[in-house]
Amino acid sequence: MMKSAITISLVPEARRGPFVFHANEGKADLFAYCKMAAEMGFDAVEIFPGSAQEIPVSELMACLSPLNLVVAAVGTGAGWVKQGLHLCDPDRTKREQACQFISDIIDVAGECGASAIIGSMQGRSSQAETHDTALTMLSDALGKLGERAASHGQVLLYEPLNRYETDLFNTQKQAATFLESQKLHSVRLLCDLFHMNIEEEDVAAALVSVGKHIGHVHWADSNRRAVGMGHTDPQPIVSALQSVGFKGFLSAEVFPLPTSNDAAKQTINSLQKYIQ
Ligand code: LER
Ligand code: MN
Repeated sequence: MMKSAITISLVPEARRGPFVFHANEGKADLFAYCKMAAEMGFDAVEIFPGSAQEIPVSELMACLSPLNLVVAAVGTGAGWVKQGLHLCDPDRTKREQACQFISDIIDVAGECGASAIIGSMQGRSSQAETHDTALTMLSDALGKLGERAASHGQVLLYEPLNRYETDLFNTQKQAATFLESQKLHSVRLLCDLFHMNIEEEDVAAALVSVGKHIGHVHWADSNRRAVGMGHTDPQPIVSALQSVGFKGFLSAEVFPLPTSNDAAKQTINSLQKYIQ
């Protein structure tokens, strides 16, 4: 059975970003949102920290365990949002810093029993390098970081983004073909329904076509609000995920609209309706 998750950002610079809860007041704030997520019926939280150091691993695990909550995944996008780092930077030093930033998050995510996500940190090809060079950089980084994730018994999640956020891979099929051709066996796809709504011909068919590569899903409506607040029909999507045997997390990476509470409640209602 698929599991439910909800996003919590710890990054003040991302306060306008697509996260349901924004815990900008430190650890107590994070733990309060975890408690709220458990009370609402979520199975897991997905955390977006400013850096690896911002995840208080042992205290977080002590908070989650009595709540029967787990960490679904940890985002790495703050390396881009706060420091302008990405994996295709033509400057080797900056690329290495991006890799290190992600590697540190893979380690803390691993300690929490979770995977790390590469979304915004993939970057895009710039005027300084060709598209092929950027893809080589991406492949090298996913190879190294995938091995790091595997050393924790985890996969690494790679997320195709829509055309306004990257020019590397915009569709699931392109990305899955790349993972196969580059033999990136420790990397799985993060299928974000918001990006897919923009880029895919048919969201459900795209999911079926990459079936075994799916590692995680961002459960969002067409307008990046909670599922049910836009015009996506979730039924064929859920049927597609069931047909390929996906048993991972459907995680709400959506705007806190009209309020965090409303987005969270709408999300858990949609998940209970479709996956239970
Ligand atoms: C990250 O999961 C994502 O979807 C990007 O659009 C950054 O917000
Ligand atoms: Mn996403």
